[in-house]
Amino acid sequence: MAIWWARSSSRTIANHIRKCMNYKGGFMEGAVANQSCWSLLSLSHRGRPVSMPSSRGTALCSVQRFKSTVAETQLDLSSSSESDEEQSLDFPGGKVTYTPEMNFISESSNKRVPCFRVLNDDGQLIMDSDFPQVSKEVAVKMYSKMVTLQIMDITFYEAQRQGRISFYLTSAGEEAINIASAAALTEQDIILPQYREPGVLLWRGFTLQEFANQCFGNKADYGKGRQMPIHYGSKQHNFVTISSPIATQLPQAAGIAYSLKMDNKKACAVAYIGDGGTSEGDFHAGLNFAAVMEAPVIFFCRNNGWAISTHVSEQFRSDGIVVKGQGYGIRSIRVDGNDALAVYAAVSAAREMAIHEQRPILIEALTYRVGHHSTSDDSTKYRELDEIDYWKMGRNPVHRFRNWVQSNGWWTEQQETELRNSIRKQLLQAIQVAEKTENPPLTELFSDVYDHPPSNLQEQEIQLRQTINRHPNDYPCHVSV
Ligand SMILES: Cc1ncc(C[n+]2csc(CCOP(=O)(O)OP(=O)(O)O)c2C)c(N)n1
Ligand SMILES: [Mg+2]
Repeated sequence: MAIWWARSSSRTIANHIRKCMNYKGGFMEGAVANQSCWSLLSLSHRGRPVSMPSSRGTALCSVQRFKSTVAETQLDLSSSSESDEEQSLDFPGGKVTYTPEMNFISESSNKRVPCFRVLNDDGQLIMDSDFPQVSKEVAVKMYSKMVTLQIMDITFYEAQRQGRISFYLTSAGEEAINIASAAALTEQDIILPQYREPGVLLWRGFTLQEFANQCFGNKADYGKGRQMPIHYGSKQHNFVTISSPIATQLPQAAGIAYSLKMDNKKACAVAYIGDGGTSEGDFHAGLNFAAVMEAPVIFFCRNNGWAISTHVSEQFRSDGIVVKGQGYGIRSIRVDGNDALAVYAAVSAAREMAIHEQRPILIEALTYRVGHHSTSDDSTKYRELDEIDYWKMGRNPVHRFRNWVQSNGWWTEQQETELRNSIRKQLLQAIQVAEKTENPPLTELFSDVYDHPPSNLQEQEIQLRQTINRHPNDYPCHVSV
């Protein structure tokens, strides 16, 4: 879990609460700079004060929150005529017209929501495409990072097969989503990944050595070897540490985004999630919170067709994920996740709206998980090889982007060969160094959660040491006890 984030973020929120508390008769006077955008509403229940622990014990006070800019008006019938007005119900949240017709809203529309793209399958620009200019420098960096991600996946996957690391999970087929979404953001935007987005971290400058250290769980790993491989995190790069329980990052993203809003930051939170993750309760809690709190967060759903062996047709009956946004009052778009320019354009626009209009945005990117779910899976047991080949060859996001970059005269065959050779060498070197680096000492297994480990943890540590001493051959000799 992202301990560093939880600590610094809760401190920010606590500071805000403290700033706003003026301890006079329960309700607090706003003591923040932009007081006009605060209302005296509690976070837990409108208009009612909530109990907050304070240094003087539990005090009755109110927590202020930003006033909604749209909630009271969004359902109003702005264009309704006098007679319509008479036929409407003045309901909390806005007026609702009456109708004598008993119409059930259809479970689906006749047409599926179209998918925004800029490049065709051959990497040629589609006429009248709506996309921001991408400079040669950015385009070449994007392509180079996509290739780096590909080679990193191949190399670590091989290392797992050789028994050098315990687990791995590739992003094959989703390189454009990884790199193009990262390119459209700034370093100040806080990333809350699911797990198939290491390219975002790569884009931000996490080195191949840092990736290798985490996968090998050595002393240089920021998580001190306590997480499975691929659970990266970086405070420096505003990348919240990956946690295995799916979708937990979504309500956290709503909270982080709200914190950015309170701090008046020109940044947003970006939470990635898979199609399978949208079935978790946290997905719905996260979206609803973000909508109601008008939090600047982008929910980026990678719909790659599969959640391990569960096909999307068994996951939901809606037209994918994009339509779920409206149910929560969130602006949404469906984009071709294998088109780097379309992803870049959609995320750039989403970021702009999220920050300047202070609202959440939902993006559904259609793509395909070309690899197995992870090294613990064999996807040929539940899907056709033809299907995999179609996406791997016919709809490959890296080939497609390369065609566009090359058609601009920005990339040559020679650059391609040099880049691939150089990345391969760097990776082999990083793996060798990571493998030779000492593992974290055993004490680290029990550190960093509590200031003073509770008695049950202390007992566990003693028991573990005794067990290792009794069975030294069953434990790695290079871990210092
Ligand atoms: C709360 C929770 N339930 C189940 C799992 C087991 N699990 C790990 S990955 C996964 C599939 C997720 O699929 P999806 O969200 O589509 O992401 P993808 O792997 O396709 O990128 C499941 C069910 C988990 N880690 N956490
Ligand atoms: Mg999936």
